[in-house]
Amino acid sequence: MSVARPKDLTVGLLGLEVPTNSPTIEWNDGHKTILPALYDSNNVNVCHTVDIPIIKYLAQCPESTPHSKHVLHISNTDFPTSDALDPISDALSQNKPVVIRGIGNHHVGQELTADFLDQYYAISPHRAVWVHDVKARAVDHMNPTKPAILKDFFKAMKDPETIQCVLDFPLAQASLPDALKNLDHGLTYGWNGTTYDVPITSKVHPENFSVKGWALLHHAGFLTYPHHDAEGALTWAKMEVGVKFWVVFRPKDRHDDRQHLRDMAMNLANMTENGPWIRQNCDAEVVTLYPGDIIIMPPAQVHAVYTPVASLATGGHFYHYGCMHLTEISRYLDVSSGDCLTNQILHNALETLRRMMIAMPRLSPRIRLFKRSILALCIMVKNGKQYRAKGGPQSAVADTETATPSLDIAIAIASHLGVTKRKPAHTLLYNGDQLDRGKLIEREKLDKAIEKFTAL
Ligand SMILES: O=C(O)CCC(=O)C(=O)O
Ligand SMILES: [Fe+2]
Repeated sequence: MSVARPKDLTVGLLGLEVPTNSPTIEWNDGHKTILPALYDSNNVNVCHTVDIPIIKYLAQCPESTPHSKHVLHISNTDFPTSDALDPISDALSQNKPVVIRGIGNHHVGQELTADFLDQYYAISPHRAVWVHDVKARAVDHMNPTKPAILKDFFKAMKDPETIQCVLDFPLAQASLPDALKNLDHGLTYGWNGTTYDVPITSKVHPENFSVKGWALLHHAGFLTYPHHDAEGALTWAKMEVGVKFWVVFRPKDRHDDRQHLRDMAMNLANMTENGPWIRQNCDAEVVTLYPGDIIIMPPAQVHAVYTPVASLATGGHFYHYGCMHLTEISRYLDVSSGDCLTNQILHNALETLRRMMIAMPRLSPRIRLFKRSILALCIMVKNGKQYRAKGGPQSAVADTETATPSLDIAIAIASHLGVTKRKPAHTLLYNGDQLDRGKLIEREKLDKAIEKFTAL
């Protein structure tokens, strides 16, 4: 659907949702937006030192277009079709975010109100939520949240003196659009495909399922700082109402240097101190998301998000066999510095990853597997405890009924892929291009090597 989209996104905000004298900025793709403005008692804008310089940096980054070599763009004319799953999987496994434009029915021109949320998303105006508050973040960036009732969050939306958002907003019924839902290999194969071989007997952390669907609710002018999402998951996000500038970063080079990838995540997480390093070592593209647009990010994708108008998005996390090498990198970052690199701590990965390993002997022949990706899955299963995110609880890596069967299969697969005592898996994995999925695995040979695990 082509809708005429105004480039001026400041209209209707000044004096109503944000201060009349809010500064504005022009983005590289021609959009004009407000910059956040919250004045303290000395009439100083508290967003002046951190938020505004970061937004200025983002605004001059190139727009991501269908010609991008680093982001796959698909339009609604190619969609919906289940054929799109293969190119999408292919792009994600090669570390490319995917943007799909114009999906499904969406609420064009809809005003965001508590009533609207109640009517269309079954979100009660009386729900209690943790609100991220920009003024609180400016005072103490380690403590940006406070509790609120949703109704009051909406009242504050019309208060030019507050900028807030709700990030961890459970919406378990939200899901990937129908044509994309089978991208979630953790559920489709890992959980669905293994209950015969390994019935679920232990208390599984509910996050294994609850992270599948959530919402993001924003006032105009909220900046989410650069970060990657937790626990090695892929993330999808769909714009429901409003607009977002979703900025994806990538290293210019040195893809074979794990320390460099870590430095990149660390330096981006503290962007205002590291401008020159970032300019020298990172490239970025800005994806502008309108209602009906979806972005899907591979694991470990560092991103920053600016929301210039009041907005609602839905989203979720999932795992994919083609992206396990990126899941491994992401979790390696979480182990060393998880508490400062992600905006959310999760504890669910290991159980899903073990089940994805247990599913492999019976895996659909349609699923293309790649050597570095599957080696990474083997390592994460074998060394489960080493991937506990910094600050995460012991229970996140506890041994359950999946520990032994997944380990047995991981050993058999690793050996099939050339792992020996003198050539351990990490030697194979930690060398070479860390973002490369590796060669296509010949499924028939692999299936033969793990056939013994298919007895009934
Ligand atoms: O919308 C935002 O402000 C942040 C969203 C985000 O980082 C995510 O969904 O991973
Ligand atoms: Fe994120």
